[in-house]
Amino acid sequence: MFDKILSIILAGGAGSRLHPLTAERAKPAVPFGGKYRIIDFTLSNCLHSGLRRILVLTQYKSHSLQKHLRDGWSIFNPEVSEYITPVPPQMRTGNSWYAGTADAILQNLYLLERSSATHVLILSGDHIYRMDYAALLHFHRDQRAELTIACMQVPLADASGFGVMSIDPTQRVSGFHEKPEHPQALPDNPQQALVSMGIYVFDMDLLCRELKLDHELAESSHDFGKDIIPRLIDRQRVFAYRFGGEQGRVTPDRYWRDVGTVDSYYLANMDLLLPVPPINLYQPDWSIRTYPGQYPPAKMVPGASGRTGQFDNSMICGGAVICGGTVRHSILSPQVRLDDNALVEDSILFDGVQVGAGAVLKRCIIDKEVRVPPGEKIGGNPAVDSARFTVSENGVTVVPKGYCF
Ligand code: ADQ
Ligand code: ADP
Repeated sequence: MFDKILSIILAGGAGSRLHPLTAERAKPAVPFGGKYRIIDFTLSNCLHSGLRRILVLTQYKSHSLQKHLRDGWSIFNPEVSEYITPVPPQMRTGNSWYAGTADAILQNLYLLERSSATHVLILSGDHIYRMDYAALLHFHRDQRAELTIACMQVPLADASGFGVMSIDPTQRVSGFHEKPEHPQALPDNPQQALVSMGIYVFDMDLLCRELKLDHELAESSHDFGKDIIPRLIDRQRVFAYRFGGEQGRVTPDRYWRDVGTVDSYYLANMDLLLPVPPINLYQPDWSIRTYPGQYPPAKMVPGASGRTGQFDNSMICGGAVICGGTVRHSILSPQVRLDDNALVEDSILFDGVQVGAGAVLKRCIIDKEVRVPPGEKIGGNPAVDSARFTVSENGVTVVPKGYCF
C-alpha cells in the first residue's frame, strides 16, 4: 500500500505568533530541542512509518528550511521513487502566492496527478510529536474512508485554537468547526474536546476533485479546516482517527504539540527536560533525525576564577563550552559558550550563542548570532525586558537573531 502514498508537508505558513523566532526563517526551520529543527519530527515520523515520497510545500522565508532539507535530509533515492522534494511556490495557476493550505496543494496539483499515488497524506511541518502514520493509513483503509482526520482530546479551554470535531460511535465525523468561539465538549467528558491535528489522509480522486471545486468558489478562503472539510462531512465517508490509540507496532507517546506561539514552543522544549519526558527522544527505534553538525564534544572547564562549570537538569549539545558558568534547567544548542560565573536558568540558547562572564539569563530564548555582554541581565522581569525584547504572555523573553547589545 505504501508505494501508492504521496506525503505532502505543508511548511509555508508565516508563523507570525512565533515572532521573532520566525522573523528570518519559516516556522518548520525554527531550531528545537538544541540540535533539531521543528520539521525534523514530521520527517522522522515519515521515515519510521515507511513513507518515502514526500513533497515539502514551502513559501514564507524558506531559504534556511531548504538548506536544512538539503544538508540533513538528502537521504532518499529518486531513482527508485524515494524522495523528499522541497517545492517552492511556482504560480502555476495565476499570479498569486498560496492563499491557504488547500490552495498550496491546488497550485501543485500537477505533482499529485503525475504521482500515480492512490492516497495523499497531508501533514504539517510545525508539530512536535511522534506518530506511526502506518497505523493511520491502515485505519483509513479498514474503515473504507475517503478522508480520515487524525485527532486527539485537549482541554476544552484550549480547543478554540483548533478544528473541533464531533464523531458518532463508529468514529465517523459528524461535525467539524474550525476554531469555534465556543467549542463543543465531548459527550462523555465536559472538560475535553476532540480536535483535529491538521493531519489528513485523502483518497486521491476525492482530493483532486474537491480542490478544483474549491478553486472556483469565490467565497472560499481555500483552507482545509475552514472550507474543504466542513463541506465533505455530510457527503463523503469522513472518519476520525484517534492519535495515541495505535495497536501493534511500538509507538509513540501520546504527545502532540502545535508549537505555534512562543509560550507553547517554550513549554514543549521544557517538556524535554522532565525526568520522564512525555516525548522520548532516546527510543532507539524511533530516532529523530536531523542535520548532524560536525562538532567536538561538549566540555566543562574551570573559568578564569578557577571555578568549574556546572550543569543540572539540562541538555547540552556538541561543541558547547561551559567555562566556569552554571546552567540549570536549560537547553544549550551546539557551540554555545558560557564564560566565568555566567548563569543560565530555564532558558533555551540557540547555536553559537556566547554568554559573557557574570551575565544572568533567566526564562529566555536567545536566537543565533547573539553575544551577551559580560554582566548583562536578561529575563525574569517583563517590565524591564519588554523595553528591549519580545516578552510572551507567560513572561518568556526572546532575544532575536543577530541582536546587538
Ligand atoms: P492552523 O494551525 O491554524 O490550523 P494553518 O495556519 O492553516 O494551521 O497551517 C497548517 C500548516 O500549513 C502549517 O504547517 C503551516 O506552516 C502550513 N501553511 C499555512 N499556510 C500555508 C501556505 N499558504 N502555504 C503552505 N503552507 C502553509 C490547522 C487546522 C486545524 C487544526 C490545526 C492543528 O486548520 O483544524 O486543528 O491545524 O494544528
Ligand atoms: P537559521 O537561522 O534558520 O539557522 P541559517 O543560519 O541556516 O538560518 O541560514 C540559512 C540561510 O537563511 C542563510 O544563508 C540566509 O540566506 C538566510 N538567512 C538567515 N538569517 C538571515 C537574515 N538575518 N537575513 C537574511 N537572510 C537570512
